[in-house]
Amino acid sequence: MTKNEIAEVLEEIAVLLELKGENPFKIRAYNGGARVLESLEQDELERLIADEKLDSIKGIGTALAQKIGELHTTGQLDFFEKLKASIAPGLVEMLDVPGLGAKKIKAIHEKLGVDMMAGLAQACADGRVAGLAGFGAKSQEKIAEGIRNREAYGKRHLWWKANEVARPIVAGLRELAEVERAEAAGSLRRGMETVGDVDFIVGSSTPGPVMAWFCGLPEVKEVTARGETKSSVRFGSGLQADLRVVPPAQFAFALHHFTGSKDHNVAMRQRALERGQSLSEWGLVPAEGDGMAKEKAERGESVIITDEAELWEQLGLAWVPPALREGMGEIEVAASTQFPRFIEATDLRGAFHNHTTASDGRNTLAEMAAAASERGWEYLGIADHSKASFQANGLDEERVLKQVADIRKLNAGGAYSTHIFSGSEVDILTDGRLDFSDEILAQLDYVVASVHNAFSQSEEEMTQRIIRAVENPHVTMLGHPTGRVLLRREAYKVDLAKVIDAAIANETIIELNASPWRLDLDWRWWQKAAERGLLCSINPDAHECAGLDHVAAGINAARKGRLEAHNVFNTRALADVQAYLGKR
Ligand code: DGT
Ligand code: CA
Ligand code: CA
Ligand code: ZN
Repeated sequence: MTKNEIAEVLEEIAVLLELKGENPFKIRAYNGGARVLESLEQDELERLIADEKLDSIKGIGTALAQKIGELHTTGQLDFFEKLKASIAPGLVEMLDVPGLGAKKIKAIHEKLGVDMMAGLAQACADGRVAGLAGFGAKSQEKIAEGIRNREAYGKRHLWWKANEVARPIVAGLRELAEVERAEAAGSLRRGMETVGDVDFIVGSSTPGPVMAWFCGLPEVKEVTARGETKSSVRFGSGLQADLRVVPPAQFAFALHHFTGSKDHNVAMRQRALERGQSLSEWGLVPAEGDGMAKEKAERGESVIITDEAELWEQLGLAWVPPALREGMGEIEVAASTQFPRFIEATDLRGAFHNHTTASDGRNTLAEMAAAASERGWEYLGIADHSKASFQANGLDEERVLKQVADIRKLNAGGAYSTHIFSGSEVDILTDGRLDFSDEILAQLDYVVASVHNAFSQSEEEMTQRIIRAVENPHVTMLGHPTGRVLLRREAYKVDLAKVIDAAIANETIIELNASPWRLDLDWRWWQKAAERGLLCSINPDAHECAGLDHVAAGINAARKGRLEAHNVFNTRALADVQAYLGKR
């Protein structure tokens, strides 16, 4: 395990111990150990373990050192497994409800005897939670809402997580001797922010062994339907998937059909009909003549295509990337002579808004710089939290200026091919003032301004608050403009149209926060806003090195929003970015 993975396990242990009501010193030791690990470089940790010197580090005792060593070498920890098994799963599940931490769950468990989600919902409905010391009616309502949201959201899954499950399965399918073609279709292929289920399409003339392989995958927890050419399964996370096996000649048609969306398919069929053809998952056949589309295709009346792109040619259209197939006028765009080139991952030359161990990140400045260089990025913007975000260990004036100096030194040292920009993710205070004075902000290369508290303000207040920040000449960009956390927390109330107007008028960038949990500003706003002159920045909001890769989720959203490279700030070359920031 890497140091960050080990740190995560230690944090989980601390939470579980808190749920059990263990000694606070013990709990603090695990959290402290996680912090220490994060501040070490990976190779430093490996050296310390090899030399058996880990317990010589301040904050790591002998017992903790032994556990870290076990996790590092075996990837497992007996103590952790036993701890998990000793706690009711319902209590652990409650940790996912916003507003419920280990302390509160323990109180609910002890005082109300509740250890399942359904019991907790009932206790809220009866008003028993409000009666507990330290809770009250307001927090009871928040918990009840959290449980309701969980149920409503529970049916969908983050694109990022679904993709992590689907990618190796597609690769596995392609390895099978019987498989000619395999692809994941549906909302996953369209890069939707959340996915209902995954749709696998395979081209093969012998479906039997393909079905057997798929249904027998170790990650499959239940086979909910099994047929000759179609099966449905459920994975451990609750994610479901369909596999359809079609004859190789039908593959491209099926892939297009099951990529969808439904609305897109309707528009495509309409296009075909206008040209005297009938389009379906079976093929593209003459609209006139005997029988249904399927029968005609089976009689060999379909146009023959070997890949999806040819379907578009057949219909006299430019190929529309899956991300754009939402039935939002893409056929008209594809029929026009000028089909735009939408932004691609390779257009990005760097990324802003990233955290380090100085606030709530898991990797040091040097590690983040190294990770950005490995990715070939010309620049990396650091933006740790400001002091009002005390829960995220936000930096005060002194620490942020020290970081500016550290970054200057790091750039001057020339150890990394990536230039580092020093910034801050400065809190927008409740009245729209910023957490740092203009004098401090002026010493930074760039500033991301974000809302992190008082989410329940009225729409009017929140809109004024954000606009005031957007109007501040020191603010380079607005961070996660709605504060939503997908499948977990609704956006706060804000008049986005007004915020976008203000951003355009003040030449303030709005970020497309690329964290798979946020994707905020939502893709549905971007095309119109960009046409009116809004500049976008695809920001990973990385809290560790691996988080830099989240820009891929941002690219999906940007393509769905039909952004082109010139609409996105971090496609610019380093010198252009420096000139832009210098002018502000
Ligand atoms: P999801 O799974 O809810 O995130 O969304 P999708 O788009 O993956 O939808 P899904 O899994 O129900 O079906 C996959 C694709 O298959 C869908 O995007 C379009 C196509 N499809 C499914 N059912 C129908 C239908 O009744 N009519 C049409 N035109 N297409 C359909
Ligand atoms: Ca689907
Ligand atoms: Ca499906
Ligand atoms: Zn933030």
